[in-house]
Amino acid sequence: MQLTKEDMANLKDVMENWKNELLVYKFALDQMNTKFSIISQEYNLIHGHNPIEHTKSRVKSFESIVNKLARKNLEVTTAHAKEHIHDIAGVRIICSFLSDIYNVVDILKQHNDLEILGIKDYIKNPKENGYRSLHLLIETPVYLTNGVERVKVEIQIRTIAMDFWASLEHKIHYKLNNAVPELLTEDLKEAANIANYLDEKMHGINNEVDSAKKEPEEER
Ligand code: 0O2
Repeated sequence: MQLTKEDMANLKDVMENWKNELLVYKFALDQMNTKFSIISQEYNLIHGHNPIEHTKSRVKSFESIVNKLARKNLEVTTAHAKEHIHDIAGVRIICSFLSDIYNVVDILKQHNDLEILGIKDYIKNPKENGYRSLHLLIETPVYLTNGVERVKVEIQIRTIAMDFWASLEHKIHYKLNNAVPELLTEDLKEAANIANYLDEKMHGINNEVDSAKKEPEEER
């Protein structure tokens, strides 16, 4: 289903009605951002380093939701969006090291308020184009004036190098309207391999630093 500009204009009314419906996703993100800030600060206090370099969060734009529903051949309704679009609320966690990614996942698994609905590990199983990241789909309760609503949030956890690659790849697809020439696709795959090499190298160096720190002074 391809949406025209006219379709989008007609959907503006629908959008007005959606504003309140989408507010709950912002509340879910507020909660998740607080959660990640607490994890960051406390982990730093205990372990002396911060597993989270920085975070970004966003509620998916109305236009992107409509386009994603169209790609899935679904009629534009809030019910369809809530059921079929899993990343209306999205958080991106950027870590320095590969091990930090799995540490963050382990921490989240212990948070009983969250239900983990699914994990996609594109680090162990990168996508064909070279995309690497770990995606967690979780559900979090949001307490409202008149009850509680369970809200889905997609959490993407990646290293700085993975994020650098994904941002550029996303920009290239946007700029070239998804018609990426074969040569660029190959270049991007090569860049993904280099980013992976950098991640593994930095992970190794960090492990060596940790071991050196643990050795007693006289053995150094
Ligand atoms: P945007 O603009 O970032 O919001 P699903 O959400 O499960 O119905 P899908 O594609 O199976 O659809 O989910 P998946 O694989 O978990 O990917 C969802 C999001 O991951 C994408 O959202 C992107 O943010 C990111 N992503 C996945 N694959 C790639 C990739 O090859 N390159 C880049 N740069 N990002 C990727 P959206 O809605 O597609 O885009």
